[in-house]
Amino acid sequence: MRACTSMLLITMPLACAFAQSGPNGFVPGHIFLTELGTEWNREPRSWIREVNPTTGESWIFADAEDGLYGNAGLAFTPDGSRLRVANLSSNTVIEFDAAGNGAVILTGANGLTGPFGGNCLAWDTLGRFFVINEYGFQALLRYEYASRNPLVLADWQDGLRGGGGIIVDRNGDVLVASRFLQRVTPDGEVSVIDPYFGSNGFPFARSVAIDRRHNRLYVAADHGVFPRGRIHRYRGFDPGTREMILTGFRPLDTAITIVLSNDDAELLIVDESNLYSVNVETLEQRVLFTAPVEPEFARLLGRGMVIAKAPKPGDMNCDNWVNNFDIDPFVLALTDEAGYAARFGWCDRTRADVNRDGTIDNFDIDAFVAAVIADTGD
Ligand SMILES: [Ca+2]
Ligand SMILES: [Ca+2]
Repeated sequence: MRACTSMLLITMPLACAFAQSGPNGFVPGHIFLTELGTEWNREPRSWIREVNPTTGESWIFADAEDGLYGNAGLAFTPDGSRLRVANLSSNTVIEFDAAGNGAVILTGANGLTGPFGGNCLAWDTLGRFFVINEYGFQALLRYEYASRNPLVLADWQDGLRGGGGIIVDRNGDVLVASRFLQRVTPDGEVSVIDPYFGSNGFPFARSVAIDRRHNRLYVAADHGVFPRGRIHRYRGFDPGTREMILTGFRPLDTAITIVLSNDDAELLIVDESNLYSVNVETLEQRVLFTAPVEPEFARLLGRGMVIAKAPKPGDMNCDNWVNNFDIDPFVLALTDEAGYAARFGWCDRTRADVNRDGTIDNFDIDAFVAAVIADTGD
């Protein structure tokens, strides 16, 4: 389903067109939000909304007819061509193409026991997919690329406490905001970064974001008492530097979700009613989108958010950076198409056409070197 419900529809009926699309179909910069009806427990009212933050237009990208049921975290596949959503109530992960065609790719048969949390889905730079469960053994699951049989990387016996936000940092560790703020290494070793107890009652970490240089770590926390939703910032991973930078948000039950913009300049926050954008330097805050209120029920945000990224030419491992780690896959893409597909199949070989002339050949080498130098993300 892809019905236009833009607030601009009345005055600008032609403004809400569906013709926009990026190279992969999804429009870079557009924000996707989970949305639930207040009656969802009795009647499945679940949506994914697409927001154009520039114009304020928005429309429904998918709904219950597409299989959404109590949906939570959202994530794009590394190549940006597919959008995945976790459904707590139907215990599924569904994958959508840009046209809104969805397919169930994971179920309880694949280890799911209630996938849940703001940003409960993530990828690492080896094309491995992560999901965290709310129920059962509260496992953090890892799927090798193209596999549907997970490895239980960690669970409640290791200190995980149900669903929550997860992200993969540049070292390949998974940061988990599952009440505590924890780190899980690729070997499954769990350590606590910040236990999140002891101040202001019982704050629980619910969602986590980190900038690409690991200078600033952000956590959205639910403090249980008003003002419940608060944003904390750390310098690096040092729990001693935790400071509350923003407050006054309203988690949906326990869910409040944060992500950094693709250039790390804005922190996006979504609670049950509003999508906010915050300048990370000035902390100036503005509302990008407010959930509409229907006559018989309210629409509630907060459980999931993701931003569509523009594919970067030369980013041959699809981690959104163009750096030295792209050299080997670039050479492979240039010299051995099958070899590239075997090792980096989750990414997109056409990114090796760095000079954009339609072919992948030696004439792309200079442009690739220039792209590595130009992308200052080391
Ligand atoms: Ca890369
Ligand atoms: Ca080329």
